[in-house]
Amino acid sequence: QVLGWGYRASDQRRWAVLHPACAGRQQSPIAIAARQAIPISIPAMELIGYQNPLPGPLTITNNGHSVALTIPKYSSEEEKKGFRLPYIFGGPLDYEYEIEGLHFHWGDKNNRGSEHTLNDMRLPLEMHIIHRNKKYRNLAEALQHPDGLCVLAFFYQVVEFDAKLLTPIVKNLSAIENYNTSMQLPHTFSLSSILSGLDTERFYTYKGSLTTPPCAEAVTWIVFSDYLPISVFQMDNFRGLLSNLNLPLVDNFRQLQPLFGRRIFVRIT
Ligand code: B30
Ligand code: ZN
Repeated sequence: QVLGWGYRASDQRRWAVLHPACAGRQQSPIAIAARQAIPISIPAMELIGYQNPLPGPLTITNNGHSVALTIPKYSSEEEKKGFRLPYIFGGPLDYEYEIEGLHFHWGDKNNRGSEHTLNDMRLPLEMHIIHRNKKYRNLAEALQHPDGLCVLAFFYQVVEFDAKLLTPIVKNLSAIENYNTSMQLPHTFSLSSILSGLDTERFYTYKGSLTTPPCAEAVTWIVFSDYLPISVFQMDNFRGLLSNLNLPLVDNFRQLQPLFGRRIFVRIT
């Protein structure tokens, strides 16, 4: 297998052979339940620059295990003119974290697909927006540190009508049906346009890992409890993608990981 790892249960059990961190004690995803979360008084998340158009051209890639959006970095000339990538702080964070990219995890059926579960529910789609602690120069360096990354996780629920938030991405998925294909999106968009209407005041937070190899325990997770809408038609565009084995790219979520005494917090609103 080109990729080196897969999502079948038998494959997931072998991740740690090549990636020892995958057998660690702070792994993700986890089951999140309102009953067991510890209420804490922390600031809301500040999502800075989310309303600005992302720098272009944006690229979407079918990497065989997900579809990922790659965001170009601003040149030093653009930085001199004041352009900055979106970044976040607040919540439990002690530092500012700059956007690195985003991707999705989804299921073959509407009753599965998300990586985290919320009150024992699996949602059909979960989006991860990855941010790197600005004190680290790149992703590789950030992965070496427990405060290296902050991933914002968003759940989707299937609705019947007018779920158009993900249109800029979803309507181009047919062009990257095959594994290892990319395309440049014809239009850029803002992150707030794909999060429109979401209540960002309510979230869970805990310390965990990348949910794929190398499973680095470098992630502060922010999991929003409000759902974003997606239509069945849009879900079918994800389900039409092909994996590296020319099979439908579906059910690309990791099994739930043990807590090992970790605490999950919920923001008091
Ligand atoms: S997640 O949000 O926990 N699912 C990475 C970032 C976030 C998550 C998982 C993985 C990551 O940075 N992985 C290493 C880089 N990848 C590139 C990529 O994101 O596409 C290299 C790779 O694994 O071959 Cu897949
Ligand atoms: Zn992910």
